[in-house]
Amino acid sequence: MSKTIIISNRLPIKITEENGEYQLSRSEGGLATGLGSIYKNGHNIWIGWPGIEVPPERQENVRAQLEALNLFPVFLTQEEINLFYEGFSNEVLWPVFHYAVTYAKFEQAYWDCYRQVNGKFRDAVTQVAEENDRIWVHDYQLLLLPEMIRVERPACTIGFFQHIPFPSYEIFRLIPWRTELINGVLGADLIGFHTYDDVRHFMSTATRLLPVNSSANMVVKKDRQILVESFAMGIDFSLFESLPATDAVREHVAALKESIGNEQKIILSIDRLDYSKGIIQRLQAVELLLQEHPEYAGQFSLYMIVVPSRDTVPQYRELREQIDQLVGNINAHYRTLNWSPVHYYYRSFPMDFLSALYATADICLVTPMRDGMNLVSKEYVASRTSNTGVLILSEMAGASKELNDALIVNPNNIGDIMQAIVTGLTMPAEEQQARMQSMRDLVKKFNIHHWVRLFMQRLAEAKKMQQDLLTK
Ligand code: GDG
Repeated sequence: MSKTIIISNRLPIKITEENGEYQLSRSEGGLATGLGSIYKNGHNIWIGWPGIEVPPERQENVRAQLEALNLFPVFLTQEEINLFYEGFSNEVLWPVFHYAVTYAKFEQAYWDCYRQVNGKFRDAVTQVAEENDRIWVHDYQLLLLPEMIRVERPACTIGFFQHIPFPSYEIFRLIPWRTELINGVLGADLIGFHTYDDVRHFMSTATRLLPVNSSANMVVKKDRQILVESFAMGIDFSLFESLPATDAVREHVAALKESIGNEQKIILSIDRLDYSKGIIQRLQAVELLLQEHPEYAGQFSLYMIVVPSRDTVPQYRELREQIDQLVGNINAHYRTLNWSPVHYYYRSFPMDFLSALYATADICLVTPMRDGMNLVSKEYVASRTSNTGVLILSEMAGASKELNDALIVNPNNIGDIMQAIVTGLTMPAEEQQARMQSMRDLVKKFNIHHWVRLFMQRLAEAKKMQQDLLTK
């Protein structure tokens, strides 16, 4: 019987070490929830890196623990983590794909290791994959993998989905290994992105770099037809909708409201530490608001959560220092005895607390400079069971293509963000409700389960198309 194999850089698991023993717990992010219906069933499996360096003598033990959960590990050495993950993935592909090209370090050693580790993933796949299996590869760390698998298992059905944006050809062409990368992805039968703009960029890049033909959503490469389409990822709507009614979240909400008081509005911002997320611009907009509209002093606070991420990479360390400084300056200048404009937390919080923040915030401020989708914006909408609240959303986030009823801003225009905050702080309840209701309907309908179903359905159709072509 055929099976489905999911592959991503990280397995949906958290491994910690306690008293010399490894403890495994499932990490239920949105993707893991959506794909749970697949990989937890039957012979289906998920292949990926377990997230920590496991010494060779303990790998068999960890492997057995993981296999019991339908998870198959690809173990990486510290050097591979440095060169493949932190190096090529996060210091070449991430900055280039997010248009931060001056941050890119085109190191040959990074590339060599990227190829080597994609090869390691291929070896893991070929150990378990049979010709009739469906394989779904995820994200920019594994761009070479579809073609590597295709060589070994020509008849397999292979899908690829990229979670971050795809850049325009003029930017992508800067990468010294551009042709190999595109050829790698084109090993798939179906290539998915969050938005139609990403699809367009990919199509024009493929046709300019390679001798291929293309039509609206198809690349023809020798005897193969490859579909390239957009699949806007959704969230686990029912989880975010139900959490605010739980005791734990209600207690957090009550505590938050008591500490904030009734007069103040809450503006919420939640991101991983990343230069693509527009955290500095957000703070500048709040500073500008206090400069130009002193009447709002004491009327709101910005609750800003920045989740630590990649802080061994120099640009991330610098960004953290910039944030510390700007938050310090704003608070030093405007705080009073009983009011602080910015409450800044550099850490992650449990889901209950996040849900309480979403449920309490009058405004959610999401201003990335460039973002594949941005799930925080959708989680805020799903959490607003009261139908009130204002979402301010960057036009550079994939989510802005769907959430038209947000206040859409250009994150480079600080005055524009400031104006949207003023509009949000003064928006009548009826207008909030009308906007929120239509966004909630959309996020509910196009949820994570819908996304998984749609991708798998198109993958089956892409395969059928391929077979029809061969029998013609
Ligand atoms: C990539 C793309 C695309 C945040 N703080 C905490 C916490 N979170 C969770 C949020 C949300 C997730 O992290 C962040 O997702 P985003 O989509 O906003 O951003 P990336 O991490 O950059 O994700 C992005 C996504 O892939 C999916 O395709 O949308 O464009 O860059 O789910 O809730 N979770 C917990 N505590 C926190 O403090 N538990």
